[in-house]
Amino acid sequence: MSEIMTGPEVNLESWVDNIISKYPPKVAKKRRRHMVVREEGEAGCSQTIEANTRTVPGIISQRGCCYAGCKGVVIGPIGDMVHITHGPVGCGYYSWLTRRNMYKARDDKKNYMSYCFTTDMQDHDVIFGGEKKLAQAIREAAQIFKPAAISVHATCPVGLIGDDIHQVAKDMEKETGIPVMAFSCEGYKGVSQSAGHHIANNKLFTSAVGKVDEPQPEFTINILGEYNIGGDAWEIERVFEKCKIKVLSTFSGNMSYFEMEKSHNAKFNLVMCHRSINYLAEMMEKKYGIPWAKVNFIGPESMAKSMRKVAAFFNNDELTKRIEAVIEEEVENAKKGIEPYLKGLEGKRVMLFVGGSRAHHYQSVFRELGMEPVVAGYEFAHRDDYEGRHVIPTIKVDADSKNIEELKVEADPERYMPAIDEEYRKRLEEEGVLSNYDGMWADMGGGTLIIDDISHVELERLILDFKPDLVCSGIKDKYVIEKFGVPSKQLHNYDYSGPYAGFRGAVNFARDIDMLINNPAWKLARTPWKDRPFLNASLNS
Ligand code: CFM
Repeated sequence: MSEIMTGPEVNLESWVDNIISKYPPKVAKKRRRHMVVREEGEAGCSQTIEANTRTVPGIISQRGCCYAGCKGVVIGPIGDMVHITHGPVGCGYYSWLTRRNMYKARDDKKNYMSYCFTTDMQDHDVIFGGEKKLAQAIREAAQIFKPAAISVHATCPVGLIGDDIHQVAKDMEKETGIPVMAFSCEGYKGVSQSAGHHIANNKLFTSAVGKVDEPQPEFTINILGEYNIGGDAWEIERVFEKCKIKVLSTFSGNMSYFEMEKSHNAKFNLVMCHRSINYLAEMMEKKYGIPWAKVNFIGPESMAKSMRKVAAFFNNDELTKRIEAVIEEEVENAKKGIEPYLKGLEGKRVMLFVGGSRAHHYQSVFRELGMEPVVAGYEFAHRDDYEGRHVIPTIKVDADSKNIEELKVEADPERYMPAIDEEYRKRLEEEGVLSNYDGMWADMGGGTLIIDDISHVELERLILDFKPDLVCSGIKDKYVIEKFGVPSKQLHNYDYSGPYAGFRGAVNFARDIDMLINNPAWKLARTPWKDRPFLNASLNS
């Protein structure tokens, strides 16, 4: 038991004990709770993991901050808005949007994706307050760019000195006539970027969604938690359009502010990244009666499964036929496209450590390529993203999670209009189609290892002991991994490639992974374990 199916025989339990034994006792106790060796069958279902708690100070984590989650992740991709970072420029790394979100300007030709806006606070502003500087920045942005709306994002110093960014936003909205949304997303607000997602969701829900009523065709959906990295959203939209389904808005990849204002007129919400946007999905359901379903657009099988959820929801024979015809055609094309790469990928073992959803989303496409995901983990996900939504009532609220506001939402007296009746809704819920997410480890099964908020030293040990064929991660560790002679694929920004979602995306993905793993350059990289013994050292106290 507890052995990764193929490759070197390493007992997972003893591997965990070993890595933990290297830490000081307090750290060891904490880190142990973030590592789970999945047991087979029933026993595996009752296992739990610790997640969304503070990272041990000093450990090299992959996590980002609350500001990164709000500005960088959820709000930044809205293309016709100007996003202003309020703070010293050194705190504003995500003023420069760096994860390859793409946006095409609408008829108004407004697209500010490549601009960076920051108030660049100086010592003087930190001491005497930065509100005037912020007001001036909003004024200038409004005059020069005339964006659809403006967002203001607080960095740590702003919270520490107490600038009232919400009052400034209100005043400037009045003065400029342009909507201004302020986000109190100071980096320290939560234990990771996850807090910033929640703050962003709350504000979008109260200040943008629901502003404009506009009747929509029968088959109209929103896609939530899809950020158009490398053009993913465009491929997904292409497929839905082919089925004659209208995608009204995509939060927030390739998103226009005006589409967001109308988004409550859609009939159905599809949730791609559960972690970053489940709050908005739930609030839209409570207020407007829009049901939601968890989907996965990565890999032909998952894409087809997600499309069938849409067919089940609308329950219309003609639409179902259309969806099935599109699936048949697209799956066949995708399979043809993937076929030439299968031989080079078969049996390769992969480890995935990404964010709060992709370490799960990419597992099925790897299996379709004949590869084996053996170890996985999220940076900042919550227990429900690992164990499934049924654990939500049992999640402990701590000082950090209390920090983030939970909005009280009620049904809108006039606009609460579910597209399906209650009985059918319940049936779909029982079938697991609606309001359900089983989490990562339902798919991983026994004999695998899950590590939450992995540290650099743990990752290095994994590489040395398990010798994987591929590690999926991000820029913070990509080159460390490759210096071990192991290829690394960035699953945050796709290493300058994409799209990877949908049917055509899967072919791109197969091509890129084959090119990466089977690149002759790896034969030239001297992997230390292959031709020389390790030097082991220890410190005697
Ligand atoms: Fe959701 Fe994302 Fe992710 Fe995320 Fe991210 Fe990202 Fe990610 Mo990088 S919203 S949780 S905070 S899918 S930026 S588009 S790739 S860590 S797994």
